[in-house]
Amino acid sequence: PPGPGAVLDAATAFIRNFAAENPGTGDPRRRIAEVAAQVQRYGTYEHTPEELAFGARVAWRNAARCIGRLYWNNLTVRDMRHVQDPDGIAEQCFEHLRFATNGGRVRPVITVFAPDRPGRPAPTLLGEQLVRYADDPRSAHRVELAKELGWKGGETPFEVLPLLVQPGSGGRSPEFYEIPEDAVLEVPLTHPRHPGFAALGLRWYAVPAVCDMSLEIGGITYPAAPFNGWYMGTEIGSRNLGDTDRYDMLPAVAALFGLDTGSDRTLWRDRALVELNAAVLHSYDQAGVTIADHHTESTRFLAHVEREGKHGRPVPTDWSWIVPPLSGSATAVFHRYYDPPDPDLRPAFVHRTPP
Ligand code: HEM
Ligand code: NRG
Repeated sequence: PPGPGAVLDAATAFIRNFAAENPGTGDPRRRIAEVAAQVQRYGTYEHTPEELAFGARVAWRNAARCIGRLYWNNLTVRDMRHVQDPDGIAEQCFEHLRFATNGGRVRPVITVFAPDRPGRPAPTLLGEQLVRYADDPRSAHRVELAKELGWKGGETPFEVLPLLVQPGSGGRSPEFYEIPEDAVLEVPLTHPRHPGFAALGLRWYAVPAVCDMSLEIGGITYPAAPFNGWYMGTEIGSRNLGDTDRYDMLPAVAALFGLDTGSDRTLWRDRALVELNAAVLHSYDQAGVTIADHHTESTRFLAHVEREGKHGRPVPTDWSWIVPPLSGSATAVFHRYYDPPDPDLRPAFVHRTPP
């Protein structure tokens, strides 16, 4: 953990930036003096609710791998810093999912739980996202852990894993919580033209709520700070269902559409990807669940780059993450370079465990 000097330096930079971007919120010098006194006494300090909300939004704005940043200033910030116990954390995660789901009109939300304090690490959420499936190869570790803790499940396809909350200190083992059904909206996948598609039995959930990243603001680390926007279709249709080390569905989709899989050169994988992606967008639309297509989200991202430029701000961007995993060169984001990512830029979302 950073010492008092490093905390104060980071805090000072953040408070200055907060004041610069929020004119009329008071004299930063006074606030810096106040923060310095807290850091000297306790080795840490407390953000105001306004600082927390601004910090979370700027962390999103700084996320070099995120194509969805046009709406960075429209993030609902749920200040749950007072919630420390695993039961309370689980309950607020469920409430997060309900609020974000909003009956299908997905809202970007972050819930911020207690930060790390000197000598007192905060609780964390284990696993990649609040909602994940037990038969997704990426969740093997969480499945194992849940079963060790006594979870009985993981027998049927697309079973939602329980939430795992790791208490902050005291060497206690994680608690597990079955996610209530009314907190998880799911979409069964159908195809706009192929009635046989439904029989594949595919589905996905509405809200991608990432919980394996810490939110870092002004020298303070919030390890439990799940956030979500809405899905871009390719995340599901190309990667989650298409990758060979995920659900690996391209061969089954190719068979359904009668594609010639005898040679790579028939482009059967490419055709299967398009059909799978079409099914995802169609199904979410039919279910009334927000989802973006990669062309629209690409255009929005370039609007974001332009608007940030007008404010004199760079847009650190990782080309290899921004270009969608389908029809890259047919999207607007492909054909240019961007400001390079800066790993030291803060506020930021930082992976707790290496991705
Ligand atoms: C990454 C889209 C909202 C923070 C991504 C990725 C996509 C995406 C497609 C790449 C994911 C991958 O390839 O696995 C969107 C869309 C949003 C949205 C369509 C709709 C509003 C948000 C919000 C936040 C956020 C609300 C935080 C407050 C991030 C971060 C990453 C990311 C930190 C990088 C994740 C990593 O390194 O694994 N986003 N996003 N995004 N997004 Fe967004
Ligand atoms: N690719 C992952 C989700 C990563 C974040 N994507 C978002 N984030 N759309 C997947 O589950 O497919 N978000 O905050 O909206």
